[in-house]
Amino acid sequence: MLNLGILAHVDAGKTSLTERLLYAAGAIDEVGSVDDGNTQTDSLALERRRGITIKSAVVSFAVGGTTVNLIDTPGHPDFIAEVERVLNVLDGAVLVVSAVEGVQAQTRVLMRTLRRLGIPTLVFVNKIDRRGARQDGIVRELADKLTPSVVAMGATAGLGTGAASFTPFDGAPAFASRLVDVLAEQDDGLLAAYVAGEEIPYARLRAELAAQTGQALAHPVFFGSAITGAGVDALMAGIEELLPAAQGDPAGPVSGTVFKVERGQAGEKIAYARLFSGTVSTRDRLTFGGDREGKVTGISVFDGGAAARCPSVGAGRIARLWGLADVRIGDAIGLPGKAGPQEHFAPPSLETVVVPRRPADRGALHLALAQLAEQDPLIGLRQDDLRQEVSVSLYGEVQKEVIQATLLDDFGLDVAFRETTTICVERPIGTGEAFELIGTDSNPFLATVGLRVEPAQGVERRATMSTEFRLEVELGSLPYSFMRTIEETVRETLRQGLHGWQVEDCVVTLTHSGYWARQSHMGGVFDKSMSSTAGDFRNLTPLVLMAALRRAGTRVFEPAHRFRLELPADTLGSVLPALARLGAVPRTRTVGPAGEVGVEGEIPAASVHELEQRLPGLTRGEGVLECAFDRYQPVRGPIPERPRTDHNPLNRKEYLLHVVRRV
Ligand SMILES: Nc1nc2c(ncn2[C@@H]2O[C@H](COP(=O)(O)OP(=O)(O)OP(=O)(O)O)[C@@H](O)[C@H]2O)c(=O)[nH]1
Ligand SMILES: [Mg+2]
Repeated sequence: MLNLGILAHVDAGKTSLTERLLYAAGAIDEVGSVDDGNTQTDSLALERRRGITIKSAVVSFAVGGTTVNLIDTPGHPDFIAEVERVLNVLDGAVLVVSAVEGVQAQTRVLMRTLRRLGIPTLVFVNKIDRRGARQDGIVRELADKLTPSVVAMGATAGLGTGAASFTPFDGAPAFASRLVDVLAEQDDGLLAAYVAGEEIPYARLRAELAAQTGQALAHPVFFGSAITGAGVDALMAGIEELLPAAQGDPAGPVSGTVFKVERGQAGEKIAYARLFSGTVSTRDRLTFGGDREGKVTGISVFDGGAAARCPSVGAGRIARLWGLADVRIGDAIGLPGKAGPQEHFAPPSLETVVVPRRPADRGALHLALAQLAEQDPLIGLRQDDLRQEVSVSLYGEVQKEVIQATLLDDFGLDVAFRETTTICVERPIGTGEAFELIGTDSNPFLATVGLRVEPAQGVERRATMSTEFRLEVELGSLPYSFMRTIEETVRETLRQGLHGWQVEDCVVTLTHSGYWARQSHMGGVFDKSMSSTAGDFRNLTPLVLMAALRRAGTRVFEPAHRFRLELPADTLGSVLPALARLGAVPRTRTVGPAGEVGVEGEIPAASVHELEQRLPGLTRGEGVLECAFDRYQPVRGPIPERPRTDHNPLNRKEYLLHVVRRV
């Protein structure tokens, strides 16, 4: 059993390769094509219409004695959330790189993440049949830009023609010596043998290559074409030989993770889950997402092409589960195992208000968006209570079009969007403290809360970091439920900082706490007006926190992308001023063999779409732009304010005091 992800920059050929692998394994009789809209994994009408993958899809085939579940993922950065969930369930990955375009923006983002997570990865250099396909240049690029531990597993012939082919190396001396070079980095025994001039048996090198690939220390590179089928058999053999099978004890406690949720024909929920441990059978009650529960009414697994119903499923497998009505994507099943809610990629950096064209559809739109958010938590619904509007967070314009089409196709809802805006974040500048004591005049609530806000350390280069909540009061000085209420309210309040943006990268410390206990056991009578309730803490915490935050001060950061631009040299003169106007900062400039210019630098996420739109006009349609999120940078110029969506204006304290005194 092997759960294998196919990952790449958009259009590298993941779906075409998936189709080819299924065909080579005998799981399908005819090869479908993305261009004809009849592949196994691009099965949504929208995917077929647009020729891009939008949702991850699972298929399966057998190679040797191993069943492989193959997960085809989208490459477009707008759908990175799909890749995010899939990463938690993989035993291995194939990273596809185009032999013409080479390492692209998303290739780097993906490889960085695969390495960080230690996921064994093979590289498949696709499209060797296309004009401009390269071999040695690509291997050098992989080594320079992705990881030095790449090993070309064979040689190509007839590059750039329909007859292009790939022949695996088999014990050739040059190959053996390259293997020793890479493998000895991690294996002292091998290094010693090499230095002593010993003859190292080829079989030992092969076994060591499999071992190091399995630990994500070495990365074998195959070449081929998903269209002609060249090199696909060699890749298949590599998958079987070099990637480690799924581990897990079917007799252990149940542990798994849900990486995809879809709706069946009758609207019923189907959860795609990977089991790490244990066995799940129909009619089992499962706990998921920590505290939700449901009874499994049906199970199917992927088996050599078709999905097959079965009574139970064991560790290592991917199953589709019916009956879990409250399940959401990202939920842990049973014991939280390897999976967790940790995020691997940057969060969405754009948002837009969704408006129904028929005002009467407002209620239905809310329901539909909530349902979509269950399948994709990064849709991040944001309800504006004041204006009665709902907005969604976005990675980009393509995702927006997909949401629009899905609402129309699946829910019959015709919607429009307001202008897309950037999602900024706020970070505290300094340290701020505030507290309110119980029983004092300025405090209308039966609670003592003191809080300190300060910046978290060492987060400059990180995409985001959630807030840490610490205690400086003695555990036990406050009932646990009140402590939880304070923490929850702190997190809730930080969603809208001084300028209305989510406050991130900070440490909030509870410095003071106090409450009045129920009076019943003392006086024998329960006096509600003298006893603290959770409500007192829920009301007081935002006031104290905002006061502390005001003293700390915050700075607003905007998301910035790293861009790479390729253009004809003579268009540089008109492109550079346009970049400057968009707030982009070009850092490096290179000139390619054909005189084309490469420019790399940073650009505010807010300007990416405009650059995309203007580029064809500026470069006679020849400019190529690649962008990937890089970091948050301080906003230059006027500070953007996000209108508050809660009934929690900054002066709420004064407002509340006013109300309380009047009562
Ligand atoms: N010449 C050639 N074209 C290829 C090859 N592989 C894929 N293509 C073409 O490249 C385009 C993109 O292929 P897909 O398989 O959809 O790529 P993808 O990586 O799945 O794309 P996304 O899922 O949208 O990221 C299609 O037009 C394919 O026909 C190849 O090996 N050679
Ligand atoms: Mg695809």
